Amino acid sequence: SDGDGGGSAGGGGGDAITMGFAQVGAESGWRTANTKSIQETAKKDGIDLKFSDAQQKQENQIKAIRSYIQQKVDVIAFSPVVETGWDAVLQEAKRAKIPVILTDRSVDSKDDTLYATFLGSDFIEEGKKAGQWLVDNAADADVDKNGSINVVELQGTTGAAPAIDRKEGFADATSGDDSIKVVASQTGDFTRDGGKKVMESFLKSQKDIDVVYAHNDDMGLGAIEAIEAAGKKPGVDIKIITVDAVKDGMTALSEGKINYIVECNPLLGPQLMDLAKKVVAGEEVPKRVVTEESAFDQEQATAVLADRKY
Ligand code: GYE
Repeated sequence: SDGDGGGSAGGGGGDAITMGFAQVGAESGWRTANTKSIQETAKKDGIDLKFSDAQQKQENQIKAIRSYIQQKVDVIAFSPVVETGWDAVLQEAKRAKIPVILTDRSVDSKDDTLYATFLGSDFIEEGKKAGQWLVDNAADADVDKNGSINVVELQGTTGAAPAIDRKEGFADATSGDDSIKVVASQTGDFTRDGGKKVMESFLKSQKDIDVVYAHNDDMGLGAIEAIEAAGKKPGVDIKIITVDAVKDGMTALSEGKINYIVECNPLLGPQLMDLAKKVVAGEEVPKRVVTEESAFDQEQATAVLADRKY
């Protein structure tokens, strides 16, 4: 550490670890829970956290990372808003000998020496779980019983790992069932408002929608508003599948307005701080750490809702 005037919080006489964290934004319930987990764990572990919110803009994240390099933090962690375009700034961190931990989302780079480890979910697997549920519930999901299941897809932020991978996993899992067709697919930027607006336009342009597949709960919740405003019953007239399982999503699931949610765990703080301590101490860490998660139907959501922390 560069030692910013003593006052070490990390017992044993050593300086506290300073972490620069460049967050994506505050676009969703998932992100809010993720930020809280990181801030609370840093505090608990005596890690001096410098935190910035990039408002979903890559240029802001790059600026934040450059300022952390200048401040000579001990470790940089960030959740890359999109997959590509990181090599230059990551090379700057490498030259400054500051280790980088990717958290939640990964980068698409040929050079894996540019980061120490990546902690986060398997988004392709999440998309597959969503698609598999639809395959398993195809008869029920064909709401108008005309033999074709028309799906509209609300994609996450364009170019973001979870948007690319959740689309791919879903397409993969449903590819063997010819009755399932994605008839429209557009980004709602992972926000409630985005999901609502895109769903409004889908409801106008698509005559026969059986299913909404939203890449996160917030966009699904926005779609529910649009569906209700159009005089239809979400979860009944149009089935809804989402990803995340935050409290608002789980509430809608238990009320029957969503039909299935694939879990994506935002509580990455404890694992992130453990990895940071090891990386700063020069210990070896696995290059990839996958978080554990499950999925919920309406009954299961009702059972766990009261204990849901986020
Ligand atoms: O699913 C979504 C958020 O990167 C896993 O980002 C995260 C995603 C999450 O905006 O709600």
